[in-house]
Order: sequence, then structure tokens, then C-alpha cells
Amino acid sequence: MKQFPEGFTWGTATASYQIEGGWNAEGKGPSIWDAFTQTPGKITEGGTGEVTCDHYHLMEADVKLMADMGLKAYRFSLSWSRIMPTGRGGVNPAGIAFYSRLLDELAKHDITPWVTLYHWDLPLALQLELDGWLNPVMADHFRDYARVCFENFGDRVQHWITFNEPWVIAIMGHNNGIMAPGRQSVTEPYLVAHQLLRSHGQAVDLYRREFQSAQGGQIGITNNCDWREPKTDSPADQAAAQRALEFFLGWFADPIYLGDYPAVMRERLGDRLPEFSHEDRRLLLGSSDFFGLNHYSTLYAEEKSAAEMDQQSPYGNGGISEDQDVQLSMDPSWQVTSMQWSVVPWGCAKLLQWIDQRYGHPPIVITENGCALEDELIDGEVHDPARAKFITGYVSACHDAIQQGVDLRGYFVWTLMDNFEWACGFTKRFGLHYTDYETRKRYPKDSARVFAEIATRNGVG
Ligand code: PNW
Repeated sequence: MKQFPEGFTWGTATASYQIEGGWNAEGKGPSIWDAFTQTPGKITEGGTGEVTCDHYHLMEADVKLMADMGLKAYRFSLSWSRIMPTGRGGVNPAGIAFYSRLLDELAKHDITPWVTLYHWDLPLALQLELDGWLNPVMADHFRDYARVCFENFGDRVQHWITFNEPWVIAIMGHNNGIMAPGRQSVTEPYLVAHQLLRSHGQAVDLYRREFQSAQGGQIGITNNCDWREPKTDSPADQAAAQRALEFFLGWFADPIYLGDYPAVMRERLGDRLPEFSHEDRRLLLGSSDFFGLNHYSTLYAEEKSAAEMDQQSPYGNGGISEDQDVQLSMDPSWQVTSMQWSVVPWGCAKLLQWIDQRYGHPPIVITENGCALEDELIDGEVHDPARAKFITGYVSACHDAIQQGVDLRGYFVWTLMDNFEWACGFTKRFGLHYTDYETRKRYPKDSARVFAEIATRNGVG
């Protein structure tokens, strides 16, 4: 038995759009994910989050399930458009009431909430009227939304996360277009990332100035990063792996811990990479009380110019590959999950070490780790030895990292319940189908028309 430090947090995680359903219940406004999932061809087999796990209607029963399994910490996200239907201005009392009841229910069962303000479901009105995260004014609207959340829920929340995975919003939302709002651009990801960071800085500043001393909570951000292992020990491949990590995680964590974007990004991107104002920089530096990390997988990295690269891998490239000159690949001996993500526990330990060293030994919380695997029911029971092996492997790697001096404080498994897996859609009960990127490519890429139709139907825009 490996011992974890006293007070180590064990929990599970979910996100509003993936589990709630009730997509237009009781005054909720539409989000970009409501529009995106209604766009033909965007989601495998046409799945949507309209009902999904119906957590909006089954919340009490779900919390009971958590309590029955002895869960002590639960990470979930708030749906902005349930709380503020058009993203700014009016508040929806039923939305406030829902999350208020959830927090009370969790308290009743002694389950500590970790609350994410934004897990990708932007109010559709903000996309249509302001171009969403491309617009610098979003930092003001995000801060105003955060204020509503701190005022209404902050008395019961000690752990706030501003954003879940800004990298996914920037790259999958605005570069490869696999996720909402489905845009495909090589300039927008850097602009969007910049506004997400500024918005994070604004919300944290507000919390610290007006709420933290009275409410006594912590606030941070969650970034996702996979490990990049040099394909060979040549200096070129080592540099490629380092560069890949800086483009993946340094992009978002350097401004918060070191005061600016990584130098290698500035060199390669020139004026495609925005500059922080003096004020932005001041608000961002030191703006996370803990280092939130979602970690799933590992790939090899090797130096290769964009021109030399083999066909792009279907499991993503960790950024805009043309800007990095890094070729990613897998080892044939690695096992993969149903999403084709490699299972490499030692990559987790190496990434934790990398973060510890680069960012000066911050307290780290793994806010997601887990695997999509098919498993079958035999005599009414799930037999999932592969999943048990995955979790054991990654948790052991966490333990190794702690032994080596990393200040890891918690681990949340993704996910509490089977849910709507974004572009991958639905799945068998316990498994996930591999995303069908090829099918999706045959459909129109621009969601603007469908966005507009849905908006008209819902009276926004
Ligand atoms: C995370 N990548 O998404 C999300 O936070 C969850 O909502 C999601 O269900 C979970 O991981 C499983 O997919 C990611 O390409 C999506 O590196 C893509 C990547 C990483 C995380």
C-alpha cells in the first residue's frame, strides 16, 4: 500500500454541458455547444447534450450516488447561460437556485465542491454579438459573471477554477474547429488564448480584492497538457520536446508564473502573439493559488520542419504544428484507450516534475485524469481490469512524483458518470467511440448559419 500525504484530495469531475441536459429548461439561454451540436456533421452520430445524464433533473439522486460511493470531493462546472441567459445583464433565478441546491446537497453529504466557472459552454449571444473570446471586452463580461457566482455561491465554495483547458478552447475551438465554435484559423487561437488569460486575471483580481478575505477560498486555473518525450536523445529531439511543452502548457502557465509567454513562442510567432499590457501582466503574475492540471496521455516528439512532416496524426498535435516544427508519434508498444490516447503512466510523473521545476514548486492538483474504455456488464457488474490498471498506473506515478518532492495535493478522476463526450458524442454505456474526424470533414465547416437560426428561435442576437 502506498501512502499519500494527509489531507490529499481524492475526487471525481464533470462538466455542465456534458451531464446536465435541461438545455432550455427554466430560463436557460443557449450556449455555443447547443448550437454546435445541432449543426449537422459536427458530432459523431449526431449526439447532443440536450438530455445527456439529465443531471439537471436528477441532481439529488446523483449526489446520493456520490455519497454512497464515499466521495469526498466533487469538481463540476457552472453553465454561464443557465445563470445569465445572454451572458450579460439579467440573471436567471432558476439557474442560481439549481446550483444553490446542488451546493447545499453536497454540504449535507460532506462532499467538498470544486467549482469551475467556465468549461466551454459560452452563452451563444456572446458568440453572435461579440465574436466570443476574440473580443477583448469579454474580460469585463467574464468578470461580471464571476461576480454573480462569487456573490451567490462563494459562501459555500472554497475552491474556484476560472477556466477549464484554455488550450482546448483555443486550438480545438479556433484552429482545427473540432469543438465549438468550430472555427479554423491560424491566427485566432493566439488571440483567443490572450483574451482567456486576461479574463482569468480579471476574475482572480476581483475575487482577491472583494471576496477572498471574507469567504476564505482559493482560486486557480486548470490547464491540460500531455507529456512530450524526446523520440531520441539527440539535442534536436530534446529541444523539440521542450518546445512542444512550451507551446502546449507554457503558453498558458508562463504568463501566470513567469510573467510572459515563452520566449520560443515570441521568436516563432512574432506579432501573431499579442503583447500583454502592463496592467494585464500585473494581474496575471501569481494569479493561481494552485496549479490545476488535466493530464491524459504521452507522445514522442521529434524535430521536423512543417514541410517534412508525415501526415498529421489523428490524435492532435498539441498546438499549431506548423509553428513548432515538431513531429509527434506513438510507440507501437504503448496501449491506447478507445479515444486512441496512449497509456503511459511514467509520462505523468515526468510532466509533474517538469511543472515543479519550471514554475518553482507550486502546489499542483490533477483536476482530471482517466480513460475511455469499453467494458462489459457480466452478471450486472462492470469488469474493467484495463481501467483499474490505468488508474493504478497513473496514481502510482503521482505517488512517485510526490516521493521525488513534487507538491501534488489532489487527484480527480474523469469522470463521475458516463456523459456526452463533446465531438465524440455518445457512446455505449461505458465506452467511447473513437472520434470520426473523417465523416465530420465532409460536412460544412461554418456553423454561423445554424448559430443564427438557433439564436432567432431563442430570441437572442
Ligand atoms: C478534457 N486533447 O478534454 C475535458 O476537460 C473533458 O471535458 C473531457 O471529457 C475529457 O478531457 C476527455 O476528453 C480534452 O486533445 C480534450 O489533448 C482534448 C484534449 C485534452 C482534453
